[in-house]
Amino acid sequence: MHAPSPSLYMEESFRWFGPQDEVPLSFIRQAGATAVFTSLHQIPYGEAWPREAIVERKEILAAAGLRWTAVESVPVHEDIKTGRGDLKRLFDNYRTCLRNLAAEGIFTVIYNFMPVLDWVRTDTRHVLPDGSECLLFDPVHFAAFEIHALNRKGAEADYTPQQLELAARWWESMDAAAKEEYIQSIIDVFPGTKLGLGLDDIRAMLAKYDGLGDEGLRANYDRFLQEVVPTADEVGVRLAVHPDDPPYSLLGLPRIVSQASDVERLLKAVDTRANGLCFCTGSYSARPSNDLPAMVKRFADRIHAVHLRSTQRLPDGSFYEANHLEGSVDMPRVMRALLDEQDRRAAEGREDCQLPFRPDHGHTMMDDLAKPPGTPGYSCIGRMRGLSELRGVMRGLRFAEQAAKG
Ligand code: DNO
Repeated sequence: MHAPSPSLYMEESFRWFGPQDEVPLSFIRQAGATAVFTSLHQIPYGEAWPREAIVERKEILAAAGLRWTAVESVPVHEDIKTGRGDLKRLFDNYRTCLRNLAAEGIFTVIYNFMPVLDWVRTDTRHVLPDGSECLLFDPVHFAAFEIHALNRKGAEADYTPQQLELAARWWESMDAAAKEEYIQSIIDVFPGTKLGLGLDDIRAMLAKYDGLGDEGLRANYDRFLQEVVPTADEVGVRLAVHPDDPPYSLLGLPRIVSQASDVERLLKAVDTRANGLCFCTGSYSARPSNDLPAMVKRFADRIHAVHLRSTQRLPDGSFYEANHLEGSVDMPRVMRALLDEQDRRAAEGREDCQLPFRPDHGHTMMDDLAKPPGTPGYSCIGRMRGLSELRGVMRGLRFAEQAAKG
């Protein structure tokens, strides 16, 4: 039996936050990845990316023997989400980014449409029985943040009396320094950058969503798609929306990329392949009604990038990030569906048949536990463990296929 050809596999990638990333590219290479997902985090949200800056990043990667396979992300400015301000300039800049990236041969662009905050966890150092640390979201602790720190009007209505009581008790148990550290861990975890936001900034950002609601946010999203997808189409870029994380409303804000019906709707809003998905199993899995293998099958043709990780949901509504092959995600079935999609594209002779994936987040473990805390979820060894396990599943599926053929 011959080993399956490497092109049958998905492209093994790692996220890299740029030259300031605590994980050097040489480690990523040694983990076995051949590509990275990265972004020009030094450029403020809403600005156009100069072609020279793209070239510079590409060259750094090439010198390390790695390919820039997906941009994660070209962030969407808050004004686009709220539908205020100089939108023409922001759309022009976004289109310029897409054109400049395409001119440099980079065709997969991830973004998200999460209002105010990017992903949210309430504990970035939750200790598991094996001594490693993972990220966790606990609605009670989040309630403490929005009720006792942010003082969001009406927040109490989103929680049960028991949750409110637990939240108050937990908040009182912390001293001022612990409270401050906790607040910062929620409001300043934008990928690859420190925006230096304080509670008043968050209040001001939230106020801009007053009265917008789901339909208002959807209308602004549709407008964004109508403005940028035609350019993506023209230059060969595949846009890939990352889901809301967690995939439900927080801070009383609308959330519109959380479940299959949202995806169905957004894909139809501009019904062309360039309007696609970054399929993040970790984010979608925190919502019990999301059937991940079924979603991959249903939206396969529009998946352009993949994040693979799992979550363990707990009875009290919390969830933590489980090992990549544990928790609530049926990873072998998800992988099978993704490989089937690759085969389908290959049979059509398509150029984009190889899907890039990265192990999304990993536990902090082993030597990384002794290092100063870096970007939550992005230490090296845990992600390498994830990548290795995912690679094993992927190869196992292909070997089994070959064996079945005899
Ligand atoms: C979290 C990430 C997200 C993701 C962005 C995409 O670790 O998966 O921050 O990069 O939401 O725009």
